[in-house]
Amino acid sequence: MADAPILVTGGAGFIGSNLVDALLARGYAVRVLDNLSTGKRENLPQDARVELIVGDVADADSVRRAVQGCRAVVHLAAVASVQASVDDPFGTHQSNLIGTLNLCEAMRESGVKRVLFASSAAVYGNNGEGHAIDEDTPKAPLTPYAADKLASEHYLDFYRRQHGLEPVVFRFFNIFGPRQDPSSPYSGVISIFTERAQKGLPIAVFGDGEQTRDFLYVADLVEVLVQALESPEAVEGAVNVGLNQATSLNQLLVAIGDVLGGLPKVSYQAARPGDIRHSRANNARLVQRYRLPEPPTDMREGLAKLLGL
Ligand code: NAD
Ligand code: UD2
Repeated sequence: MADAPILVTGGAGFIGSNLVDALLARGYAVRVLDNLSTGKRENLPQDARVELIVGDVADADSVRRAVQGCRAVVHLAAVASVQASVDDPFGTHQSNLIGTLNLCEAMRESGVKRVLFASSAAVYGNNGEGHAIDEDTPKAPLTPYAADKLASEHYLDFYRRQHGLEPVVFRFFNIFGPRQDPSSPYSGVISIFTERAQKGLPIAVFGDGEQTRDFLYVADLVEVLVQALESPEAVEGAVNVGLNQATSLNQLLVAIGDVLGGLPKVSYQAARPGDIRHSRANNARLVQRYRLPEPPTDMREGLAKLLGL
């Protein structure tokens, strides 16, 4: 098993490709299963230790082939756009839930135990708003995306109890960094603002800009994922991934302006219907079980890296 690869589903995407870089740096071989729907080949380095399987997690045979001979799995493949799930619940369900179930079955068959799963703060809906949201906050999945994430958590827990899988469930809050795709209006706000600022294009803030998010730089997230792969035990129970820090969009814009030495025109428009006002992670469980980089990457430092400065 010494050279057995780690399978990263969705490894050609934003978070996945940053994880692949970190795994290679630590000497692991990596296998990527990705249908290249939002991910890109160019996100992956030219390295003999990286094997890319272009395939769909909704296809059981592709998943079986990808899982065979792996040491562990990081399951990131999903249609990450909430709006896409609202527009096409059935289509996105194939990736976001059936994909997880295919993976569980393939792991059971081949005896691979450890799997990290990318769940989302979306499982809480509007509950806990205005507080640091802890993992026991009642769940309120308001969209097909959130429902599939929460259901995936439950399936993974079933396979843990019934078949001895070792799932580690992470609920990501707002992750940012290089290779986050800014091309959709529903892409991560930092990817949109930085791209537009760099090109000198006007920036639209939906609402008064005083809404807050808990932004975490992708390299810090990846550190945690690597620890979860390497730790001898998979501790039960989902783990929020955030810094327990609130940054408003207005503060974010000041930071982008500082890093770039100026900002294009910013206009304030109607708030998005249903937009969450404040989202912040209670990360006590995270810091108890894992080491975040100390100190975590500062917003301006993360922005500078993202902007290639
Ligand atoms: P991304 O779109 O860059 O990555 C998703 C990857 O999965 C892409 O490479 C895509 O091509 C691939 N993919 C999609 N459907 C697939 C399928 N059916 N079969 C195979 N591959 C498929 O998005 P990301 O931000 O890197 O998200 C990674 C994971 O983290 C997702 O599960 C997402 O839901 C979750 N997440 C991300 C954030 C965030 O802030 N970025 C927050 C919460 C949860
Ligand atoms: C994030 C996730 C989403 C889901 C949700 C759960 C991303 C990209 N989205 O949504 O998948 O998990 O959390 O709570 O990670 N905004 C603007 N202008 C723009 C774009 C966005 O003002 O051009 C605002 C937007 O209205 C919101 C804030 O920026 O108030 C953050 O938006 P986002 O889409 O980056 O993330 P969020 O938290 O709404």
